[in-house]
Amino acid sequence: MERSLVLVKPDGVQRALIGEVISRLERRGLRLVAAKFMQVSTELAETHYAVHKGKPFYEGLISYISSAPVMAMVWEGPNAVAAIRQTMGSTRPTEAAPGSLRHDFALEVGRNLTHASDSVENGANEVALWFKPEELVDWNREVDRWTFEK
Ligand code: IDP
Ligand code: MG
Repeated sequence: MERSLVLVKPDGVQRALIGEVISRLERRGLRLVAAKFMQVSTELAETHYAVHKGKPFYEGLISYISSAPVMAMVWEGPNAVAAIRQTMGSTRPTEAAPGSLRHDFALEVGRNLTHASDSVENGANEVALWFKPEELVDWNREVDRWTFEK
């Protein structure tokens, strides 16, 4: 079962889109594993976005993600990483597929609403960075057999 970190970034929180993001992931069939509403420290932001250090947008990205609270979550399911990134849409909202969150609710790459892990390996690493093991809930839903093939 794949797991992905999902963040509703400060713009999504300010624009009252937490529920929209959760609703779309729930309807997709994904299962919520953990959630917390939190202010992101500069230290966490820098660790999370270390891969982008040195890029022209890096400083703006760190101040954006730590400018106001985020909703941090872990979601799981078969093909969760690809499915969630598809539900988010491409990084640049004007390149995101119609029907995706970034297409439907965003205009600019620097205000693109959400974060989702980009590989299974990064998903595991990001979940470990953002959540303590005891914050992750293992559970099953009666409906899982109608959504998950195995
Ligand atoms: P992702 O969020 O779709 O995985 P990444 O390429 O990993 O996209 O970039 C991380 C975040 O950095 C993006 O979601 C976006 O908020 C920001 N970002 C990426 N490229 C730019 C840019 O060219 N200008 C401003 N912000 C950017
Ligand atoms: Mg990324």
